Amino acid sequence: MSLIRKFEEQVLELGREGHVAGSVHLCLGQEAIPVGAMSVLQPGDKVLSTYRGHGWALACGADPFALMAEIGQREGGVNGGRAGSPMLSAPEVGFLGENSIIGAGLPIADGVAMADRLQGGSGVVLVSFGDGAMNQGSTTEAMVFAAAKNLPVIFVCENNGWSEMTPISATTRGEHLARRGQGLGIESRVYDGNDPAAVAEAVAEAAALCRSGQGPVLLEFKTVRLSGHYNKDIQHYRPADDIEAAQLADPLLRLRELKDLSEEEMARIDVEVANEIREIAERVRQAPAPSPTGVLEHLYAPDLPIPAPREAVVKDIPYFRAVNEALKDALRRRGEVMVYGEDVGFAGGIFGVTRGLQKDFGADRVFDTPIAEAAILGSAVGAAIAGMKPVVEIMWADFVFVALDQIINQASNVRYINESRLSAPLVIRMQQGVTPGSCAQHSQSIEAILSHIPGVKVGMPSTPHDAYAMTLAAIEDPDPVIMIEHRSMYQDSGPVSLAGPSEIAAGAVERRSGNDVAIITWGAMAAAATAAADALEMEGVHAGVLDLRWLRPLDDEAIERIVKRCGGRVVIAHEAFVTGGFGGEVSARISERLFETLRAPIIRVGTPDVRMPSSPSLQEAVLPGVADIIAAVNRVRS
Ligand SMILES: Cc1ncc(C[n+]2csc(CCOP(=O)(O)OP(=O)(O)O)c2C)c(N)n1
Repeated sequence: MSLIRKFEEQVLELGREGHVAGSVHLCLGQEAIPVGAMSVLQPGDKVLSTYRGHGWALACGADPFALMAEIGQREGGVNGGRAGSPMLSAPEVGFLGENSIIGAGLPIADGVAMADRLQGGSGVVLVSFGDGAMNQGSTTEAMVFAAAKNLPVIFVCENNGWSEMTPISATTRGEHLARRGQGLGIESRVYDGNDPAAVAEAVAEAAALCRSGQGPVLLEFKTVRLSGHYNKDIQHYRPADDIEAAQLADPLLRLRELKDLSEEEMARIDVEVANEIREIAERVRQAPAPSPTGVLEHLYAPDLPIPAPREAVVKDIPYFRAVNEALKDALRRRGEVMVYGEDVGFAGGIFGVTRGLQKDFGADRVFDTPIAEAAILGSAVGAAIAGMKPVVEIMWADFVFVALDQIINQASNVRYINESRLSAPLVIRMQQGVTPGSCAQHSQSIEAILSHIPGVKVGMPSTPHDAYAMTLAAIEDPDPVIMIEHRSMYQDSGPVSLAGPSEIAAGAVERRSGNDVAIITWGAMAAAATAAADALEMEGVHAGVLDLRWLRPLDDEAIERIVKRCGGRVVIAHEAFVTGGFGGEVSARISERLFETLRAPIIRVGTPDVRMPSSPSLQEAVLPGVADIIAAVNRVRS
């Protein structure tokens, strides 16, 4: 505890001296919680913490210099200066990291625990968070999910009474936050978090419950914040008597009583630790900034080799069955593949994509979840970090917005922040787009939003064969991949070569090889584009059609080839709204790289800015189609 105290005080000092860019959030006053907990957890157990988590990293056994260097954003930092104070991690000692998105670590902890059980382990996963985080949706979702699956997760609420500058009492009813756990059917207990012995006893009991299959457990530790919310916080909002009360409850004073240490003995320990920490701080002051040479590295793993061709049965099957065949193939070949989501298990999905999988592969690997998208995605991030290959379904693309954090702030960051020591190779499947009668909340094309995120890959299969081959490529890929299917194509049949993995998650395909005009497209519009090209062919116009298939990574070479071959006449067609659609990105890249080749302005065909109406006749009035593509081709040729 003294080590954490001196460490944090030294960090404060480094900040004052200007050795730390930005803010740091110290755990002064909360030292007893990580120390008590880690005194009873076992090797192999895992910890995820709140962003106020330096103490957890130290208690897990991370190297204090590497931690302090990270906080000071120096070379030698535990994350190479990529994480800083609020996202640092030390996976080699079981510390899977802090999280600076409040409440986001809890669903991830679920996934780590789920992976452990599926791998036959008996570990527990402890995740800490503040009192304010109790009010996050992801917190409740994670508890519901963990309860549904009896996961060995110890949820540790460090209740210091403050959420940034607001007392928890001002926003939240009830004396004990842990009561909420009882409502969710979770064993929930309240303890004095300033007493390391009480913490140790509580965590030991919770761990025993978890190991015996009675998890999860929620522990609320009442504690104090001895400093401001962050290092430069002058606490103008905090009553003096609250600060005094916190000082009187200082867990280090309690430790002294507990251990029956004299003032001299305590002072001796303090001096020893302070000297050690001072030396570390001096090394941090002298450490250079990290070299920018590798700043773009570790975003993705290097490309996999292209799988060797295999003999295959070719079958005419619908698109939805092609995805099903891919999942079946992956579940059969790889024990770490798991498939889950809402209605995905017993019923086989609302569109039948996962039909039969639970029967064939069991309810441990193919299962239904609570309606809790943050828990579905977050648990998949955690399970992927822990060595599983989760393939999760978001029933409708429009629903992913309630849980985007787990993609944008979590999955995307794992490899980069950990310099490839950890990765999160999950696959997220969803379906999107307009079908007759679909309303404005069940019809959006969201690929541009997801393709904006470095660290994830985005695929959009437009044929049954691609639905099969690209889904398998996504599952084989070592990074997070989002597969966006199109509901309107689910019943479309076509030949599928059931060859197992045959390609990597990259690469566009030319569907028509004309050289008068390039139509660049993807997803559901690929069929409209080829139909337009066929109609134009009858009029003697040879349009080339490039189906991008993967928006991230984007096949720039294929784009360049077709634009040059078609003499710089380009139409880009997608179902998504034109404004901010991915067509804007493709168009900008062509302008930047191939400006001299262009003979006419690039034309984008897409849905105009409108909310999608439900009536099929109104939908038809705004949706782009074959006629719009033909009109655009004629414009660029004129
Ligand atoms: C999702 C999200 N919302 C808001 C914030 C801004 N924020 C950072 S810390 C914090 C307070 C968190 O309070 P609590 O959970 O009690 O943790 P403590 O600060 O007490 O450790 C807030 C609101 C954030 N980082 N993430």
